[in-house]
Amino acid sequence: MLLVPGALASTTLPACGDDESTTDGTTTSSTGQGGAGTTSGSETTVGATTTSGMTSSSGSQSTSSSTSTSGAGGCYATFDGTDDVLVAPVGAEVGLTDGFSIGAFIDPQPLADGGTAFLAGRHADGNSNGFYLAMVNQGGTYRARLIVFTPSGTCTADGDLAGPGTWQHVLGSFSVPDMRVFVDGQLAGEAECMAATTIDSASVFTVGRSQTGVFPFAGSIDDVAYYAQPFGSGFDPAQLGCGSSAALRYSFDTTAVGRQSTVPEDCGTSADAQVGSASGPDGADPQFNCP
Ligand SMILES: [Ca+2]
Ligand SMILES: [Ca+2]
Repeated sequence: MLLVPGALASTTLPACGDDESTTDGTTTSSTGQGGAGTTSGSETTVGATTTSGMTSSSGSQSTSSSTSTSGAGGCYATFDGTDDVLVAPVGAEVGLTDGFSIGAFIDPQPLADGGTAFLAGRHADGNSNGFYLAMVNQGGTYRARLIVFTPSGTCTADGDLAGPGTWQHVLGSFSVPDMRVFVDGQLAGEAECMAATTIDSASVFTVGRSQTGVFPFAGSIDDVAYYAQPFGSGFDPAQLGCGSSAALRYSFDTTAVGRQSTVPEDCGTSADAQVGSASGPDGADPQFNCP
């Protein structure tokens, strides 16, 4: 069992290793998310970060996209919130420890209060490596959350979401010391993080749940992308495409409906993603939809 550098002496990690930080720097525990069929264990927090909690007033969210089609267009993937996953065996192309971003369009299904859903990222077991973009539900308020693990602590930044049933674009940007969360291309939250992350060379990029199966996401997702640059100001999510230094992108538009063994990487710069946890169709496969 690992001790978190800089953490309280009594702070330990669950065996499964995934953890997340609370916004107030206190150590908390939870039962993870319900219905996931996994042992997501307790949450561990170190006092290395702050989250600005930039708020958006009620009713300020506007959505111009239809809820029946992807915010990005074309086909999208739907995850069951149990075990569905995409696994991309990435290397150096998703190996930056500083100055990167990760984004996606999501149309989430309801998440249990206190729950966390892993959207996409590169994070092996433990709390000393990698990063991921997540969605959380805190007392009925849905937030996008960027989580970056550094040698000196776990950094998080949150931005409010509209909630389930609506396509929205979320993006987390990291460039020491600036963590930014964008929702629909607008800055929705900021925090400071004083150290770069460490990339475990054994880790892979996953979509829909962590590499070890924690925090499964229920809902639809499209245009999952990793960018080899931070974002400093607002942008039009529909214009990102393979530009903006996208080093990894899955649009699912050339993935046939039904179970497939791979999802092509769009920009020709990285690895195709394997569907599910085994070669060939298995129960961990997400579904692909083309409206
Ligand atoms: Ca698409
Ligand atoms: Ca499944």
